[in-house]
Amino acid sequence: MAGRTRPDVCGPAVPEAPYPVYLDGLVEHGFGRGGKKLNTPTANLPLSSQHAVAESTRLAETGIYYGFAQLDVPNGESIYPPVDAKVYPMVMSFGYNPHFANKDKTIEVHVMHGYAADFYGKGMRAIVLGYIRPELKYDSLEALIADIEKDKQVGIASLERPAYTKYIQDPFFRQS
Ligand code: RBF
Ligand code: MG
Repeated sequence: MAGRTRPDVCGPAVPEAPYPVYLDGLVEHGFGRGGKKLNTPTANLPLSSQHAVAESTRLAETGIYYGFAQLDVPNGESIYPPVDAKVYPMVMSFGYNPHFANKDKTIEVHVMHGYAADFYGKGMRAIVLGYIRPELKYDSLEALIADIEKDKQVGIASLERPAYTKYIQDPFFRQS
């Protein structure tokens, strides 16, 4: 699908059912290719808890989504240093990474903040607010990367609308 035109904004002016979808959990280790290979590190949420499974089931299809995310600062279990706990826009891959033919479904959140550190063991909360596109298999890694970069632009533009930005204040996020 390289070279095809894509819309700059996805989803209606006001989020509709099933959104918002609330996901949270402790960040687990992923496949280690998001950051270095794709310039898009992702924090993976476990699909092991019943709550996570139930919430993710509300997303009718696998694919690429947008929303907001927050990393948890007070986590006594983590060996990693605290990171800031502001709410940032995110794009999320939910599915099987067909380009890499994963066997298990994953929830991978890319927080659009340029975080330097890994988040393993940290709590993360994410509110999913819209759908961008299905997951695809590409002719080249460059084509996948180009689509991911477009996803980031689409996610930010979609979230800049007032009915979406208001979710930054949602009580699901820990407000300081
Ligand atoms: N993986 C795919 O196999 N096909 C995709 O179309 C795809 N799109 C993605 C879009 C975004 C915004 C993100 C964050 C990830 C996407 N991925 C996709 C997942 C990506 O392959 C994965 O994060 C890395 O391989 C690390 O597991
Ligand atoms: Mg990851």
